[in-house]
Amino acid sequence: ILDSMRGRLIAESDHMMMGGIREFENKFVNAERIIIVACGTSWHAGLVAEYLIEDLARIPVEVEYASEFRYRNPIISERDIVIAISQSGETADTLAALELAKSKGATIFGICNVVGSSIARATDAGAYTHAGPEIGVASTKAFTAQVTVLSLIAMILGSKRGTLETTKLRQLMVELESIPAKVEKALELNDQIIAISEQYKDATNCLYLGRGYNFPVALEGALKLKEISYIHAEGYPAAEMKHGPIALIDAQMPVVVIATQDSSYEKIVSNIQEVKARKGKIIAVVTEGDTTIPAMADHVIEIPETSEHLVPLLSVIPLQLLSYHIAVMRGCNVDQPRNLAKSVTV
Ligand code: F1P
Repeated sequence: ILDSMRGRLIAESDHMMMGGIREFENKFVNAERIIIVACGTSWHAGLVAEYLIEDLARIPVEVEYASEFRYRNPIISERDIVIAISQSGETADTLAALELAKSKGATIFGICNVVGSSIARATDAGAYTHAGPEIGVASTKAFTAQVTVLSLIAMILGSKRGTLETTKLRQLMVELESIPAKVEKALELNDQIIAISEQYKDATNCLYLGRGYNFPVALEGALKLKEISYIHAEGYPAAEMKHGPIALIDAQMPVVVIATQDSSYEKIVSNIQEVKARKGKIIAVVTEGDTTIPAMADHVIEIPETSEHLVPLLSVIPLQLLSYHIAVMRGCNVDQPRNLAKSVTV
């Protein structure tokens, strides 16, 4: 299993300046710390990786906005591994952040979509996601591809470091193989999501809540809605809601809650109750077959069951569809949103 996983990463990385990971494998496995630098959607993929790598491989991970990291005199050593994630491979802040880390002796691993891009060329090793071309400005399938590569990395590291048991590794691999079929199934939610979009297309604000692996998905859902429909949206860890955003909730506020059946399930059920007590409208993304949350939510979107480690690959899909349909209904150009560029090169 491990060989096939490593084979995939090497196969994906052997073109155009991103050397295979083999020669850096020991450094990676023995890393004292992994720093992830990225912007926007790629930063959200990095946040998923923090949960994955810390849980499965027990290596401390820091996820940094490249635009802050590059200017704040960060502490970096040659024992650090820096992972730069970028769809375009041209984002100026991400490139500058990795160059800074490289100048301090860190080993740089890249995850890029565009072969031969500036970021890919500046790395020591890496993997191409080949999720393209992304026609629209807003990243969608790039996110899924980045999270898939990062899941494989976490599994390889966990297995090599002895922190991920073989049985668990095997279960995760089998589950990963089933993800494409489950993605197809999630896409069948389209008509249901069109109906929900119709009801919320005139919203002026929207809150997205998630816990654990679904917290970065909440951030990503909110970003997609902002980017393409121009509705103000905020993503929050669900438990942070009571530290501020709860003040915004009233009968006009749609609250998208990603509440799949995982280790945070009981907690998120109580977060939903808190929103309902303030008359907020709940759009819940749940695991197929759930009966508790559907009894409380205004709208329920069921996605196939999977391991919580892989759930972002599925739970992000209804949120992307929701943003897409709302944007189309509002007459927005979903491929070329105003003020946004595909590659932020300055
Ligand atoms: C980062 C990013 C995208 C976003 C938009 C602007 O790009 O913030 O996530 O959707 O396209 O750029 P990249 O470094 O992943 O290419």
